[in-house]
Amino acid sequence: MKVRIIPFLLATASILSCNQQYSVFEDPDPLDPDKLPHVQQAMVPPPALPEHDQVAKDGPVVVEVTLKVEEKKMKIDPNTTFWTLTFNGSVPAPIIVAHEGDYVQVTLVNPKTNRMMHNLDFHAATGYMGGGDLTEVAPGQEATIRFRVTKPGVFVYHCAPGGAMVPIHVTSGMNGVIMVLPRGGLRDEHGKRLHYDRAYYVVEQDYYVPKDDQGNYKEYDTPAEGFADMIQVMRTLTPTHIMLNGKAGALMHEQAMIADVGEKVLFITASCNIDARFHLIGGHADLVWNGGSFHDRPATNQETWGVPGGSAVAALYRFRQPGTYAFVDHDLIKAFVFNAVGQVKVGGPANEDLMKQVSPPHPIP
Ligand SMILES: [Cu+2]
Repeated sequence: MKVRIIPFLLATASILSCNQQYSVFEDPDPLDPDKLPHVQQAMVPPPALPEHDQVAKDGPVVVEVTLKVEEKKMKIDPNTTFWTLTFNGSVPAPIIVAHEGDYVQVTLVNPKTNRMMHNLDFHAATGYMGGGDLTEVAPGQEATIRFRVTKPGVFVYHCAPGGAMVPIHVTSGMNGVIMVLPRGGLRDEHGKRLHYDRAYYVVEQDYYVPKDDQGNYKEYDTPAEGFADMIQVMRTLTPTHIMLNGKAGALMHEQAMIADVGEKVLFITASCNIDARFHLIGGHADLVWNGGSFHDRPATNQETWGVPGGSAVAALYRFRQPGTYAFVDHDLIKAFVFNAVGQVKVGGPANEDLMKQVSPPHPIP
């Protein structure tokens, strides 16, 4: 028995010491945002991330971003033209990056050419319906909120104008992610500093597009004209379209994500409404921050990681083999009957120790 006690005590001690690094985050001391540096963040379309430092260079800053509502018709697959509701014209909305303890100052602009009221609910923010109560802007209005990002991790944000308009706006495209990095950057499973070479942002989008009597997807003159029909489709809880990054093929072929052998790639995955389960065919997730919190120790060596609807999860993989990887929802019906599939094209030398074709297909002797 004695032999077993010492390793047990050592293991307990190491768990306790590591857990201290991953403790619940306390609210930071209040600062005066007017006296802090203000940094404009230029938004970029998914799956890219805006330029950012992985480790904060200095103390907290005010990260300023502008989100402009665009209500626009988008061809989401060859047979479907749908009125998407977007922030900055993309589905999903662009990802915002800040560091824990920063302030994020968001201006929501709703040009008068739009037809509807919109707002913003940030899961990374605290109070006032995530900002939803303070950002309701009618066409021709804009509003600005500032919130402190106190919890490091990845979080969704979305439009939430109230009632059935909430799922209608979210499933019409009004959702995005904010990544709040720890000031010192990410940590691996041992609590050691971790640097990523690339990062991509992938969101599963469910759409509920009504059909006409002939079974064709209907087109409407205005977004609101389709809402009553959309609610009937929603009542089935069965999406008509499930896609990665808003459109069939948004992450395929020439639009595939790219990487090189040896690079550590951070994938920020999310789904604002339905549950998703991401899988990299031919690869893994070396690390997964389940639940999205960077204050938790990442899980290791995961094959598939779940993303409950209404959340984001970060996963990191170091590519070891070249080739084209499929990045899928491993509900394979969603991946291959619907369109919840993308690609990562990886360059570099093959590792025949990890896999080699011993005998190509040939007739059975
Ligand atoms: Cu909206």
